[in-house]
Amino acid sequence: MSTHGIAWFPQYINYDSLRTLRDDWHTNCIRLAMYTAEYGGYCAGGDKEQLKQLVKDGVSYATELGMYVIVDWHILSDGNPNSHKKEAKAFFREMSREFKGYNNVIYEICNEPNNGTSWKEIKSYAKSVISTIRKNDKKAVIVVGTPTWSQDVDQAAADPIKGENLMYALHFYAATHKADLRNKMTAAINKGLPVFVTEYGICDASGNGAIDKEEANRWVQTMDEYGVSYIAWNLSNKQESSSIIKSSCSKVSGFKKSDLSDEGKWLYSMLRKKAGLTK
Ligand code: IDC
Repeated sequence: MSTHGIAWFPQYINYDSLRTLRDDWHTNCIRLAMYTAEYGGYCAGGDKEQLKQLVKDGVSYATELGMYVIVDWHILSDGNPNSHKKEAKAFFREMSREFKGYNNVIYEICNEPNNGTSWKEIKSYAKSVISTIRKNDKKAVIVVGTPTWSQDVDQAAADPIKGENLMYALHFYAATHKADLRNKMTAAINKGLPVFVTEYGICDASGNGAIDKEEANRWVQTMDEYGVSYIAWNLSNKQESSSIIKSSCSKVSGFKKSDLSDEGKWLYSMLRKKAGLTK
């Protein structure tokens, strides 16, 4: 499960929320989405100390609960990760120092490059940030975003980065992205690329609009077949289809079925079914 922007929905970063996700939803990973350029983001006037503290808190709850946790440098409107490379390196230097020796922390170093950013430019950014992290942590899994909002895994497969424990992000929104993108994913995997779906929704790419459960089920089936891990967007009660909690519900844990949005209900029953539970 991915959080929404932690600057906007910090209330979900607490022990009980994560315990609910683990015990009721059978989730084993939480992604902490820290926007960089959006309002209140890390490189947009956000309170850096407060944001880092939220990340540290999230990691510590996840660790206590035996869950994986993804530290997500959530670029979006900043398009090219090189535009905040210096801040990214300083951030990941500090985080990897803090979490060295943890075996459940995963670094996602650039959510979704876009606006024409080439794989070459992403690679150059990635090499630099990876070497920063590797000074503190030789083994942590590092996920690299791919061109066109983390869809062009074909480009990464054609020219992967040298190094161990590196993965590549593919993101989809089921009402927008269908067989074409799925085929791109399976082709890249068949070529040997380790792909991680670090973000997906079952509505359209805006994070809103109608959900497409049939297409979502096709994605799940393919991801399971190929052993791909997947993280749903988003844990919040914002009034949009991709939020799993209804906007009328302000609880942050112990949700009832009636507290969930349509995406939330789909996700809840999909995950529980996978865990072998019928309800
Ligand atoms: C969306 C949020 C929305 C917010 C917007 C801009 O759902 O509330 O206003 O970002 O900050 C992505 C991005 C993710 C988007 C999501 C839906 O990684 O940040 O969240 N999306 O548009 N990629 C494809 C879709």
